Amino acid sequence: MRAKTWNVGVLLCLSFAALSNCRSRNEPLLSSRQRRAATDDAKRCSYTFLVPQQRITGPICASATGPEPDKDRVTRMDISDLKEVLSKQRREIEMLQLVADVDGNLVNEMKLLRKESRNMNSRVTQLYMQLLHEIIRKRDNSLELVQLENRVLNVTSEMLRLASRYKELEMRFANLASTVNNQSVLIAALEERCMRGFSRPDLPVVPPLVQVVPETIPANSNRFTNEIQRDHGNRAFPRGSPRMDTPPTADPLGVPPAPQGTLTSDGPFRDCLQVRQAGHSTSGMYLLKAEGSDRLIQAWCEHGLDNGGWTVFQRRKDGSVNFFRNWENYKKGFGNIDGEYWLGLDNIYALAKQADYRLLVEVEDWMGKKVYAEYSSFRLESESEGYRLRLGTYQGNAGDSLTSHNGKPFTTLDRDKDAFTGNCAHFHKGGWWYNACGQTNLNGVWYSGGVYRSKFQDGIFWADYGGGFYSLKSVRMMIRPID
Ligand SMILES: [Ca+2]
Repeated sequence: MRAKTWNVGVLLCLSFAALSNCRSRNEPLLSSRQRRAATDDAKRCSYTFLVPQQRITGPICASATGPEPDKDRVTRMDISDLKEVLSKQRREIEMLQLVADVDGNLVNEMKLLRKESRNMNSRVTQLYMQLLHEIIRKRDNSLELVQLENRVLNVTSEMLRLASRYKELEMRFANLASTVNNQSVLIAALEERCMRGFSRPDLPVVPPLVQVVPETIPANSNRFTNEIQRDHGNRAFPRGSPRMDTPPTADPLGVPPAPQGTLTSDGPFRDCLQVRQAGHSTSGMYLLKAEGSDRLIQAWCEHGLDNGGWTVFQRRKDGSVNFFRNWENYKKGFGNIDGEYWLGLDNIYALAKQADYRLLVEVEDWMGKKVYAEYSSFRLESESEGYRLRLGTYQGNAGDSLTSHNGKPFTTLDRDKDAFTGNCAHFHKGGWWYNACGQTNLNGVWYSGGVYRSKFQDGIFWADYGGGFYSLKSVRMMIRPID
């Protein structure tokens, strides 16, 4: 339809152009009909117009009197009609063009809309897929959560079952340990009776064993061991054989060589409380000198316990030092200040007589639990009195195992001052303020693991905490002036 319209338009334009040319050339003819016939030009200006649906209502030649009307002659009316038709058609064409333009724009818009719609569709599809994926994932997660919850429940019930089983085992172990303790006592009694039955006076008399069996033995003491403490050379020494090592405090001042950089340059102080009051708050080795004594003493000051100021005179912690020693060793002191050591009876005596001191005994079992026994006063008598122990009243949570040793002189293998017929230091393998022989010895053999098997109660024991056959992991004895 549009193509046809254009064809008609082009044809009309061409015709109009030709007509214009003709008119411009034939203008003189139209103004003077007399000269028209005489000129040859008139003959040349003869055209045929093909105009669709052209309505010719009247004759083209108006004059009937003039020369014979020429059928091919064009009148002004024709031209004006033609012009009118042309302009009308032009308007129509313009209208059609406008419509066509509008249609084109609409088509473009439609195309854009279709494209957009396709995009939207694909986006919606994509979102839908994402949503599906998310839903599936959430369902999986919730399933997983339920599974985890079930597992947690299972593990918890298993844990509870194990805990009750553990408690049961612990009780059984405590019973067994008590039985072992009692049997050891019984065996010792039977042995003694047996020896008496043979009536051989050359056999040594065994001291009575501690009968105290505490209600609760520290747990985790599930190893029976006869591991003997190590000495400096890492050599185990046969049980019962005395060791007479040269003490490390053999120099005239009684000061063993100190490790480099561990001792403050200040001092000497009268005791560790004075060290603390001088502003030293770090536990470690310090140089002391008791009043009225010209002997310098190295000692460990404990400042991390009960406001500090404690002078440690005995410490066991790893079995690195042999405590089965003679009188002279116990008098002067031995061991390593930053490890296991004995400060020396002379030094303890000199320090403790400066003022009123109290004693703190710290005891640690193999579970790492620490308990304490504190005595309201502490001092030693002089060497001529056998460094007799003088204690005040007990308080604490370790049980009072030391009061039975109160007022007793110190006994070593080579100086027997105990109340027993034999030598308690021989059976308990360390110097101590023995009675006959007593409820505690913190200078015995360091056994690892807790409960130990031995013919004698020769471990580091505190009868009210663990019994006579429970060797403690670590112990400390320390003094501080009474506030
Ligand atoms: Ca004796």
